[in-house]
Amino acid sequence: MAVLEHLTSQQAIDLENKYGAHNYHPLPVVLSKGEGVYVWDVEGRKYYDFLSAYSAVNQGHCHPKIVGAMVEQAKTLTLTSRAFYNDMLGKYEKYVTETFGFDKLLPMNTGAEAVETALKVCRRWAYQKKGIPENQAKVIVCENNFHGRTTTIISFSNDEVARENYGPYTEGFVKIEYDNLTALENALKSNPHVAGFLVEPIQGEAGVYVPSEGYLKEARALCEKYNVLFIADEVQTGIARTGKMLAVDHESVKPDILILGKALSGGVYPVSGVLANDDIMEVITPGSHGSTFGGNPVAAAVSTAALEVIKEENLAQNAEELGELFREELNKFIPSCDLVVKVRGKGLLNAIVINDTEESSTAWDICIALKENGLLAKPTHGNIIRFAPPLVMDREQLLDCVSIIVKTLNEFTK
Ligand code: IF1
Repeated sequence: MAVLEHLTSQQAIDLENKYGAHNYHPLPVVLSKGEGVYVWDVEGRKYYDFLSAYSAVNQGHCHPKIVGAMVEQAKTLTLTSRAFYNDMLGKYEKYVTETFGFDKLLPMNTGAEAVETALKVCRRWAYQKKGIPENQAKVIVCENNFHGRTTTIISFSNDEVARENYGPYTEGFVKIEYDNLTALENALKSNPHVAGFLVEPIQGEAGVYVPSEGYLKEARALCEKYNVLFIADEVQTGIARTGKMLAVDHESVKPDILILGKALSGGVYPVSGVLANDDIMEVITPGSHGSTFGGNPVAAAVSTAALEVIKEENLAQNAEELGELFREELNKFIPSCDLVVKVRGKGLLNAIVINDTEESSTAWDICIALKENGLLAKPTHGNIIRFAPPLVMDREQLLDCVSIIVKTLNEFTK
């Protein structure tokens, strides 16, 4: 069978099951086209995409400006490695550092790589600048975190499915309860060699947990008080997803280290990065960190276009307004629906909590029913369904999606 021959959905699923590692359990839909807020399956059925590839496709599928930038650069120069300079990287680094207000960018490819990079920068800063004894540095992380899937990152995860049988685990992490400032201060007091505090401004995978108002600001102040780096993982919450360019902007918090990924490229190409000021980033010296594809010309072109789209199309404001509308509409409906406990979120990163146990298949079954009604979403853990459409959605489309969700929940029987 020629690999590019047209397949039915079942044929495509069978091929993946036979030849692909089973590291995912996808919803039974096979997508073959995406444009803006829509995706189509191989049989031509059209869906609203309410996941946006976990907030990587904030600018909408196949945005012409971003795809155009990729095509042009791909025809010119794709990869030099960092053994040589290229004419795209410096311009890109200037644009990104000015966009987010930092001195330096360390460009990488995936979110996990950027998180790992941030941890390395933080540890090296601790030894070389803070004077923590070698190999004694601790990084405080939050329970129910999700920062990626490398061995070090899953070492500080408490998701057994994501970490079991991957030991021995990387040491040097202290876990505290999320959204608990007392727990943070106690950890800072009782651990003499804390280098940093790594936190998601909203815990996405855990179920779109929005922390209390002021949590980020107070946590940042505690980090300053104890001379510890505040590291914001905005891989999922960044790039306008929560109604501001960054989720930390809601509290005017400036992290010491900022981690970006996903929609940094609009979902067109893997692009991630770590931003910090010179006094921190200068601990990285030639040969002390790198990546074959990190900072490649195509990534630079794609990410520049992706950020320009966010600004030109005012997508943060759109996410803010449509997010308010989404929660307002669902909060009108929820009192009449036993199936749903609540809706929560910020901007267009939202979730509904289903009135069933974590172990139940109800959230999954609702997502199957949503698919049949033309909307694609997926549960996070157990009984929570994340709703995260592309930020280019307009008011009419959002209300159409609300009516699909309401219709599906009204018709749903366990
Ligand atoms: C999967 C979750 C979301 C992230 C944050 C770093 C990364 C992610 C806050 C790593 C990645 C992705 C990974 C993907 C599914 C998705 C996910 F369900 F896994 F947890 F979004 F919530 N920081 N999240 O959310 O970035 O290396 O993937 O580029 O692994 O299943 P990555």
